[in-house]
Amino acid sequence: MTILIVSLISITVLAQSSLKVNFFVAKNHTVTTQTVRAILGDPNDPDTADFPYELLHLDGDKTLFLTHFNANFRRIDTFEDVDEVLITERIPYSGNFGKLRITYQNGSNTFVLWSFDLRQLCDRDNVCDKYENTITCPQDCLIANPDLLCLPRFDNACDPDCVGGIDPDCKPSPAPDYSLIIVVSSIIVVLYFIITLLLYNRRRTKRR
Ligand SMILES: [Ca+2]
Ligand SMILES: [Ca+2]
Ligand SMILES: [Ca+2]
Repeated sequence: MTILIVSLISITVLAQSSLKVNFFVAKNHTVTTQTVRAILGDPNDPDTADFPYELLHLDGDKTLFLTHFNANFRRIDTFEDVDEVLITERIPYSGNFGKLRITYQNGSNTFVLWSFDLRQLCDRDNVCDKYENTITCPQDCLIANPDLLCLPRFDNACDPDCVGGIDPDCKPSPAPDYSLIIVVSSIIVVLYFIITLLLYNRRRTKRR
């Protein structure tokens, strides 16, 4: 039954997730990865504009997703030229298979600038790091361990990445019982006065 519930939760999370791909594009057309991580939320619609760059999700020879993007090396606020720009794309996430690829079209030539093996989203080494989180790698990233992703749902585990009690499994620590502290303190004070009074009376009696 527990396995069934965990499986249903995993399927639901997968259905609500997308892959956030952050990368730098330099003026000389080199591309470097900033991060690739699954997140909650829908992917962006593919852009069909006539831009020179393409981001693809390939499974062998099959193209599962394709979007176009541009890299503008002039800042729109200061109009200064920069050497590289950070690009973010949200694409569909369907599992840790296939490759992401970025290509650049120059006339009739297509250059492959970057490739990312999606198996990196889970290496099953019992350590949650790099590009992994609970969505892509539940084997390494247990709900109770931090993975920079908040999954606020009933799953019998408090996700430490969720703040403000939005994970219903994260119960606030009970407040100390001040009434008990006050009663015990009062009893100690009363006993102190009684003992002091008894000792005082005893000394007076002896003197007589
Ligand atoms: Ca791992
Ligand atoms: Ca988490
Ligand atoms: Ca939870």
